[in-house]
Amino acid sequence: MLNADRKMELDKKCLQFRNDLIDLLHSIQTGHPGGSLSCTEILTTLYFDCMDIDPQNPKKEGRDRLILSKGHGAPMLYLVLAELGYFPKEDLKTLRQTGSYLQGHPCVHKTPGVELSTGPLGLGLGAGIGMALGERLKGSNAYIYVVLGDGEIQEGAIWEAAMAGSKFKTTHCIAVLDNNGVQLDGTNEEIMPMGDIGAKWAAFGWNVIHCDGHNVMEIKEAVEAAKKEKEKPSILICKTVKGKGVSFMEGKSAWHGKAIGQEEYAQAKAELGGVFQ
Ligand SMILES: Cc1ncc(C[n+]2csc(CCOP(=O)(O)OP(=O)(O)O)c2C)c(N)n1
Ligand SMILES: [Mg+2]
Repeated sequence: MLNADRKMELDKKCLQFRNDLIDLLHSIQTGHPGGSLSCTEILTTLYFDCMDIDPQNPKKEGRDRLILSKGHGAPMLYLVLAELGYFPKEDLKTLRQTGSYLQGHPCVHKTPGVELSTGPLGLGLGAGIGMALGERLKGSNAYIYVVLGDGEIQEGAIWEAAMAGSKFKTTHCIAVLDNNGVQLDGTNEEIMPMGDIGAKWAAFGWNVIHCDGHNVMEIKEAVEAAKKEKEKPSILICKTVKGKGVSFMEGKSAWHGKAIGQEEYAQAKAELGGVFQ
């Protein structure tokens, strides 16, 4: 449970991250705004209020880990990691530049705090389940959080991993679905209708928990509920809005990956308050 002060603190961080994201992606004229804005509260709540990590010792034994399986959300991940102190905020401006350790998709070998290289969709859940099994063998109590996109879960490898998680009862690998209903060039409904996503995961033997993916309180409670489940692996189905916070981006696949123009930048900043610039 989060108290009201903590909720306000996290909400404030999310607003700051949204502002910084728009500044950053506008400045480099590339990157993925839509899927970064939809996972803002998810990443913020997990990193700042759920995970046992030490940014000064990123490879600490027994640490919790987060895999951003929808790797194109990297800009929001980097903003959060920099705020936590994994690397200097100053370096954020090198995002997507040749030679930078902050590439368009996360790289485990280059970037402190990144636990798995992602970008090709569909791979994070299998890796997360493997990490959870490894930690179990070591007798560690660590949790692995795998953040998935709802277009991403159309990949077959996700469902192979889902079967394995259920068979091996990997309760310490918690899947977190950014359920924004939109993918690269259309809605899930247009590209590949998903039907009842919760029923599908339940049929694969998972404990399904629904929450509002823009409500830090609900996300925190969903994580606590997942940790209480001792038999089945859990998935948090977080209802989100792609492009959340910027009206003309909300729910629009066009803003999956698109450069932000000057007028769009001004409007986005006005809507976000622009106060923290
Ligand atoms: C295997 C694979 N196929 C296709 C792509 C190209 N691609 C990148 S993001 C994306 C859409 C993902 O949609 P979703 O998982 O819903 O992400 P979000 O809405 O959270 O941005 C696609 C098709 C990819 N990165 N990897
Ligand atoms: Mg999506």
